[in-house]
Amino acid sequence: MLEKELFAKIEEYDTIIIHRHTRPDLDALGAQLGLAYTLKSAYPCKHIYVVGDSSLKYGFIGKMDLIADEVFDRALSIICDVAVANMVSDTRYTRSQEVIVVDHHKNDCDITSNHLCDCKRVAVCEYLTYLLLKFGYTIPKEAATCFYGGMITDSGRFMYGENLAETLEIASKLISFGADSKFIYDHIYVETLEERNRKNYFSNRFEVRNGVAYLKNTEEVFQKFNVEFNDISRGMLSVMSGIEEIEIWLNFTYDSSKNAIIGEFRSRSVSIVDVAKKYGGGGHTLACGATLKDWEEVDRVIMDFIELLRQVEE
Ligand SMILES: [Mn+2]
Repeated sequence: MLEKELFAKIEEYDTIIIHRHTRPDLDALGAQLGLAYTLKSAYPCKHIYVVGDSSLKYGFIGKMDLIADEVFDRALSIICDVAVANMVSDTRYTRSQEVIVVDHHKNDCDITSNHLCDCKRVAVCEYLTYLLLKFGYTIPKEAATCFYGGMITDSGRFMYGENLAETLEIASKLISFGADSKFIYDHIYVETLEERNRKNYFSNRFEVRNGVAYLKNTEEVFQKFNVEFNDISRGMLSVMSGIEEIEIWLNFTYDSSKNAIIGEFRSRSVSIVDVAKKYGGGGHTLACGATLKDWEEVDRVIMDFIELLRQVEE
């Protein structure tokens, strides 16, 4: 769909419900809340809601709304930061009159043909900020903070991104709109002693083979630590990053809700997204993932990454 059609639809509907992927990160929540704050200030008479599962880690950014099923019946649902149906939080979007997806991942969309995607954007928060400014919206301070939070985290503190000049330009605009960067940093850089000790536990457990590091987290880790899935699956990637000898790092975590293993893959410079796609996953060039059925498949993924690195280094 065309970018301007998103805003024609926003104008048209009195009820707009904003979704994003399950187990949200700060880009997903920031996009959802930032868009909601902006639309609420532009259209004080419209009913704007944010829905989905909550996050302990990123809950500081804002709360979700609890709404009845009937609210969807005459609504426009906008889904941010995801384009695949099985990852959308609050599946009641299927009741909505129309659905629009706004994303920045390199995935085909299986939800709707109303798909806006710019995979050159480091964060969907960057893309939404760009779109809102292009179409003349004013971004309020609280929305700017939400969008800025998504940009900081999805860009790896402004380290990744195919178009850093544009990324920084948009981030700069958000700061000028009053984004509270200290509020975000105070939440993402300060951890409890318990969290630090947990990281130390995983730091001592990862294995390294031929430049590829990996952690295999079975169900037992959730008995040992009382944490959310993403605290391990996403949260423990960092114990393997920033190490000279490690080019690619992989975190495999058993997900009891799916009876499957979620693989999170990261790379310093070698493109790894094709391996993710081979196993039915996807994402970005240097940051992607896939859902795997058992530990044998996990071992095949590890071998593929070792082989990929071997070929690149030849
Ligand atoms: Mn994102």
